[in-house]
Amino acid sequence: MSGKIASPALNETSDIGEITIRLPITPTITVFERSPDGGRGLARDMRVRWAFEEVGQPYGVRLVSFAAMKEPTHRALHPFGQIPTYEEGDLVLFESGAIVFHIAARHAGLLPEDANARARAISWMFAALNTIEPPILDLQTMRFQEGDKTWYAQRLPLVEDRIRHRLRELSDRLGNADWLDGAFSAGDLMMVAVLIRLKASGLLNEHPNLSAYVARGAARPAYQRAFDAQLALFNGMPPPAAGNAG
Ligand code: GTB
Repeated sequence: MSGKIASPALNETSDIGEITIRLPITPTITVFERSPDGGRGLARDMRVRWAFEEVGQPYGVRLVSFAAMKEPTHRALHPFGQIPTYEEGDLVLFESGAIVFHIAARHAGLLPEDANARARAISWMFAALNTIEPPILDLQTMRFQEGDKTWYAQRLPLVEDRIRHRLRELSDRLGNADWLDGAFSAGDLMMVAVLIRLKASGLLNEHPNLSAYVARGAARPAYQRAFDAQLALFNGMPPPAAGNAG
């Protein structure tokens, strides 16, 4: 948002008459009015909140119901009628990956300065979203929507094995390192946000280094602030004073 203000001082001394100043914009994201995850931080606004907290950018939230998400007003922001969305002045974004990338690209702290390291961190973001998340999503979709199907019990081990396959590969690559490629980056943020959805399945426990990796990410103060803010919302409480959520 930019604002125009009259400047008497300038009016007196020049023809300019007015100056344009940039007012700080607080981005606003949309989140579930009442998250079906019961405040466990599993919905995709959590990764966006976490990114905001990592870079110290205050943000606001707007709550949307499932019905409102499918209305034209929300679809103008998100063509698929989902959360999260991101609004900042004239800019509207959807897709949590694009939003986290936008935040990481505009603030210091989530992407390395070095061009090659930066490109590798972005590769890890894509890996989290395009290689690791799809089979995890498949498992969750099965659990939520296909539990009553006759083929459920037969298909479940296939879906779990696809996840196991990727976890093995990721575990091999991570080895004993704290983070995927040097310092913590948006790649780790996205990977942890994706893997954490597996917690209840027990699959992560098959790889102690991955369990520790996820725990390390979730122990970051920025993650904790983001988690507390979404939990407070779920519980109908005001966001914690120290958090950025508005
Ligand atoms: N690719 C998009 C992105 O990354 O932003 C996917 C967005 C998406 O799936 N949004 C979900 C949504 O709006 C919320 S996060 N769903 C409503 C709809 O499609 O009508 C997915 C989610 C939902 C619930 C849980 N849970 O209960 O544990 C976890 C994750």
